[in-house]
Amino acid sequence: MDYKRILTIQDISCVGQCSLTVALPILSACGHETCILPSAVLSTHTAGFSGFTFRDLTDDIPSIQAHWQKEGISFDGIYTGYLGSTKQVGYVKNILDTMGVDGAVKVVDPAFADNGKLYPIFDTVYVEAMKTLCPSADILLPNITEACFLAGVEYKEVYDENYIKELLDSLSKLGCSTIVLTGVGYQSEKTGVVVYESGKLSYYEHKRIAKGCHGTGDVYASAFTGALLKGKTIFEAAKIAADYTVLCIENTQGDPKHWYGVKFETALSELLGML
Ligand code: PXL
Repeated sequence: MDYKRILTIQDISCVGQCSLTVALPILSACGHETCILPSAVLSTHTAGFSGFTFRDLTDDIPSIQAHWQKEGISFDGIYTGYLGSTKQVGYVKNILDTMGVDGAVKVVDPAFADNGKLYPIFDTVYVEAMKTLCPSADILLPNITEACFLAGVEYKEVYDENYIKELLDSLSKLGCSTIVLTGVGYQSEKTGVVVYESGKLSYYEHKRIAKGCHGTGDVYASAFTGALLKGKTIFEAAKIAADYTVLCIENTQGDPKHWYGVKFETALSELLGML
């Protein structure tokens, strides 16, 4: 695969190693031209910092898109993450539907919840809006919490393979039949990722590092998208992203002051070695 142009739409958390400050360097390191559309600008992410600032950029999006259209700009891949408002979801759907080249790859990370709970700025109205993005996605990349909110399935901490299969069958009914479900562990010291392709499940299990880290969903989604656009299969990209995310967590584990994100930068050379 040659040089690809990717658009990624998510927030700028100025401090906190998530969203665009993770996606831009990872996708660039993978060798892709990376264009950005910031959904909002925050002083920090919202998980563990208090008093963060939040500037919603929803109203800038239509004129940015109109300018790109006037310039004849389109994208080989579009990858969306944390968005700024419910209204913005409609604008982002339009971008997914109209700004890709023929055959563009569209990856949607719902990025609105974890550990059974919605992130602070989101509510059930936002979840309803996010459901409308699913038919515009080629690949949906939720964690279990997001999958449950979207599919209307009860969230469980402990579950079996039947629960995961039923969750994915329900979720696919929203209009996206390829799903990469992260954070699926059937035994306490393991976690993994389930790849669902038109009803068929494959599982990549890897070690779970006890301490939960912030920003790992964005590291995962960025590495996944980067690998996929390099020509890897969905399962290969899911596995590479998982192995890279584990390395990033291992890099960070011994440093309790670094609680807000993972040191993904020093593992980039390993990611490139896997591509
Ligand atoms: O990593 C997901 C994410 C992205 N952006 C912001 C967040 C979070 C998770 O909490 O707060 C602003």
